[in-house]
Amino acid sequence: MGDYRQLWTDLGVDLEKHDKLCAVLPELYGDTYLTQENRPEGMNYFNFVVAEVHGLRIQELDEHRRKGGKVIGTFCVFVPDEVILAANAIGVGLCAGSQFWIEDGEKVLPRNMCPLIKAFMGAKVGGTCPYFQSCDMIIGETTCDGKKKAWEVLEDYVPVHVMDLPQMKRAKDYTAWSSEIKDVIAKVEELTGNKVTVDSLKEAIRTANAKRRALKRLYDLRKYKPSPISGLDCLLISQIAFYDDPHRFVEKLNELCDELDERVKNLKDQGKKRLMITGTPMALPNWKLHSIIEGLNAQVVVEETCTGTRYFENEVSEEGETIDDLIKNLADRYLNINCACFTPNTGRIDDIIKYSKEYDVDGVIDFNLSFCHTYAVEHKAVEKALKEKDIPVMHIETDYSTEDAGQIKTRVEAFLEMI
Ligand code: BJ8
Repeated sequence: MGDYRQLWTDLGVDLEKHDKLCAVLPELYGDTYLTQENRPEGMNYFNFVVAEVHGLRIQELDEHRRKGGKVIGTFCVFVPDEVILAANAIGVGLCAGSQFWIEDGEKVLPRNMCPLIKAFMGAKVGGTCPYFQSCDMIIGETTCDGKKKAWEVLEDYVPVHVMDLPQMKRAKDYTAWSSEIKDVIAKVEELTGNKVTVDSLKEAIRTANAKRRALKRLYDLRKYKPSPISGLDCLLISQIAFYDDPHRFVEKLNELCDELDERVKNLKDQGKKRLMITGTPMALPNWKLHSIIEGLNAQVVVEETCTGTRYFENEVSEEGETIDDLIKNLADRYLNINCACFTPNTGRIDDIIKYSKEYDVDGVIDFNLSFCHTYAVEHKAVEKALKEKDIPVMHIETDYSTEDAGQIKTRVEAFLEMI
């Protein structure tokens, strides 16, 4: 990585602490990713993105801001990227997946809460995430109680706009969500000084749909037996999708898929078990579960998570003549995401069953970040539905620490023997 210390200093990054973070990542990445055998050539771009994770992309954000552009941080796949793009702002998904940030997070939040929330808060409080430091505004949402209350703390550090997400899917909830999208458009227009027009919003919808389509293409390739790419690599690609330049990302991902199209012609089944992961998201650099699974005789072939199918399934319709038409299209697509914060949330169970057939999985791991109650409660329903279809399932509740890695490995091993 080049020398970005001046840039980090200008952003108010705590350099000393940040150095410690930068020292951990290359080793973790090397051990987890670069030791994989027979990786596609096209992964070189994604290796480069990780090598430059706090460098080149931060510089791009900085250049954008120097020209008067704005950067907006988000934490949830319900926040419509299209609105940010249409106002010529850059959106970055900030969900933090490292144990490194937990200690600082616990300075302002209770210890017994979801690691994802503690980590993003710690990244801001400690001033160790240059992405966070580059944000002119954060768009939060009322998905879970932890996040909802965390915005109140975060507001002391950075401007936050909160979208009130309905948690049922009745006609009036779609109306309410449309009105939230209208409000966020007004907020983003105010921040950027740019009007969101029918044309700019349509263009943004096209950009976001192209990203969804490229991710879908990658996931479709994983349906081959064996999958021509590891679950670890796919998880990384999904994580990078949240903050990379969308046009470049689509181009590079499609190049990788072209290569995989060739690969699938010469595949030899090595008898690895095919697993689905469902549950809570895995933010960068949370590779813990995938790395344990793929270190055994198994392959993760699909993730029904927000760093998986929930991020890209269903496109936004580009049809419509007015802003209101397009807002309705956005509301229709986004409110259809099946997050456990909804009640009822039977759509998620339907998705899990559908994907387990489509990807021909041997078993499902329901992955739960500790203290995420909505997903933990929903586990019983997931388990029941899968058992009825004779699909083996196990529940793993964990955080970002590595202390339980050995125990999880033993449990996954036993699960693989059983299926
Ligand atoms: S759409 S899963 S990204 S809310 S922060 S709910 S893990 S306790 S992230 Fe999420 Fe949007 Fe839903 Fe997806 Fe649980 Fe933690 Fe809350 Fe979390």
